[in-house]
Amino acid sequence: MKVSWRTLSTVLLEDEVLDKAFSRAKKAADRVDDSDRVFRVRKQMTRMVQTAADIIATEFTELVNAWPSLDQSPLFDVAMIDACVGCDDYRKHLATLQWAAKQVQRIASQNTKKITRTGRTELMHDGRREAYGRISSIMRQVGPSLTWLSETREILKRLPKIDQVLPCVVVCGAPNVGKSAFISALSTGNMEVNHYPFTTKQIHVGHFTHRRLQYQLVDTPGLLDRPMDKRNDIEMQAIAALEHVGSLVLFLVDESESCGTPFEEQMNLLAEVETLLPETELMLVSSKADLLDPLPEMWESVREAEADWRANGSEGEPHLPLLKDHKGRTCLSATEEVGLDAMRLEIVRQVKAARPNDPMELPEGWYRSDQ
Ligand SMILES: Nc1nc2c(ncn2[C@@H]2O[C@H](COP(=O)(O)OP(=O)(O)OP(=O)(O)O)[C@@H](O)[C@H]2O)c(=O)[nH]1
Ligand SMILES: [Mg+2]
Repeated sequence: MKVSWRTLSTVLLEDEVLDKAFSRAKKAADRVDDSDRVFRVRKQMTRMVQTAADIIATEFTELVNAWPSLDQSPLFDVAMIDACVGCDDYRKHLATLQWAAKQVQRIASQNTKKITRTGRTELMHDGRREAYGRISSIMRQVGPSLTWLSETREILKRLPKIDQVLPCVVVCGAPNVGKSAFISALSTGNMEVNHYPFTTKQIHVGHFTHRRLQYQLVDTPGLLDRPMDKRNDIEMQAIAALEHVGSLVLFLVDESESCGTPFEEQMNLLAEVETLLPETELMLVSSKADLLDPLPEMWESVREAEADWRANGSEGEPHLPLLKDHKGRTCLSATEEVGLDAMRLEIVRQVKAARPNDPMELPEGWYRSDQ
């Protein structure tokens, strides 16, 4: 099941649901035509009660069905929901709406009985009025759930969209090391910009395609960029959730320290990230290679090899030389675009190695019919 949090419809609040239900009910009553006064009132009152209940029950049932069931959601989504809004609350508020849908239908059936059993029109009006009162009281009880779901929708809508089936590279490192610039430089097409609810920073989700397989690159600002002892539970859960999506973790370090975090502190952070995501392959990459003085020895040769590869249509999977700094660390420059193509190919290789039985992988020479 593939759910997009972005396509969930607006959640109507308590008053809005009531307005909708009662105004539709009124219209339904207006359409009643019967020359016999008693018959006419009886039909009008039963229609009002039944229409109001139907509108509310449908509204709630459709909402409950449209919202993903946690049991069937990918682990990453569940972890994010838990981190952002709480799984228990999520279940509780949806269950409240389910309960309310049943209650209003029960009220409708009880009060339409009252209305049809009497021959006195004032008692029919009473039966309708009583039903409206009871429905309004149910609505008051679900009011907080509707508000909660409406706010939750806003939060979940802004979460980064990650396709569970496709490889995903989690990019982390201290603030300002160049994560967003790296993702942007490596991506083709538009980059999505999202937010995790617990950071004001922008999260970039980029993509590139290699041999028909799309690779996702996800930013983690505010998550894996400072010591973990300063984290709250929610952030820790969000970090744990990354283990479910990442095929590979790229840890960026800024040796120039122009990011503002001393190199040693960046390395301490790296050690922490390694213990937090023990299952995921990790690659250390040094950013902003253009700021190194002197430039890496291979700077020119890598730049030329990459230019040649691009000039030849970026075909195949050659071992373009990775740019190395003076300490032998893999490095690149996002702004000068040196070491990027080599890095892209290295990512492809590492992801392949990490996913030995890749379901998206087809034998050599085969093509997917959907592309
Ligand atoms: N010289 C140089 N500057 C770079 C490079 N990559 C990024 N920068 C600069 O470093 C600064 C931070 O880059 P960002 O990409 O925003 O870093 P970030 O890691 O996403 O930062 P946060 O999201 O705030 O954690 C910006 O001023 C970039 O222009 C690079 O390859 N070379
Ligand atoms: Mg950033």
